[in-house]
Amino acid sequence: MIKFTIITLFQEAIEPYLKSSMMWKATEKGLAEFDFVNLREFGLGPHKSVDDTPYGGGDGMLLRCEPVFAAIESVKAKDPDTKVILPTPVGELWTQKMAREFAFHSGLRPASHYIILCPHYEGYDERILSIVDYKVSLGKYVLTGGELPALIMIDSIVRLIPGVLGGEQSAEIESFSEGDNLEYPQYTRPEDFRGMKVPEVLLSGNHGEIARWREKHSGRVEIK
Ligand code: 6GU
Repeated sequence: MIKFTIITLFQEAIEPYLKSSMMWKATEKGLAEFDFVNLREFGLGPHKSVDDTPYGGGDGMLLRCEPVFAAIESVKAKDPDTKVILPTPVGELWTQKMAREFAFHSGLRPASHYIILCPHYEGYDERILSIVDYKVSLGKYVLTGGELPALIMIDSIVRLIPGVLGGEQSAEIESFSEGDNLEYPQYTRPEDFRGMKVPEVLLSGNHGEIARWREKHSGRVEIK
């Protein structure tokens, strides 16, 4: 069982994905659990403020320390053994290897619990890093917040947990699963769609020739 507690101001932006398809199935099977903490509840003053202007001047608002620490501490009070992930464009680039490590780690223990702190606005007070275990970037572009990165990390971890993808060999032999991947063109019915025909060899029933055809037409996609 792997658990994610997502600290965000925008639960409604994240939740539908986790209630759909494979993430939902993982929940139903008891293999994954998703929980939310509304950062606003830990906001300061009558307006439940969570951000403020930067010392030294400059544009934009920064996430303040107090609400963030209070939110994380509220989760850790119930489960001290959690790690905090911060999605940030200046983090370590997220890779399949990291997804595997998070998924594998969860298999070694009765429960793994990760807090994902979704920043918003133009940034965060640097002192927030003192309570963070992993800084992760999803790529070389800038997003408005940590919600999409949180979903991408969760999806790429949860699909690797045994039992999530169901009966077939699934995650491990599928394309984009491990190291040097083989991805060959695939077809299903109909045999002829608007003049575009399925290669003859795939209809032949000759497994040796099919294997050779697939090898020849596979693109190698390196995912370390
Ligand atoms: Cl993790 N956050 C934001 N805001 N932008 C990003 C990112 C994360 N990864 C790539 N761009």
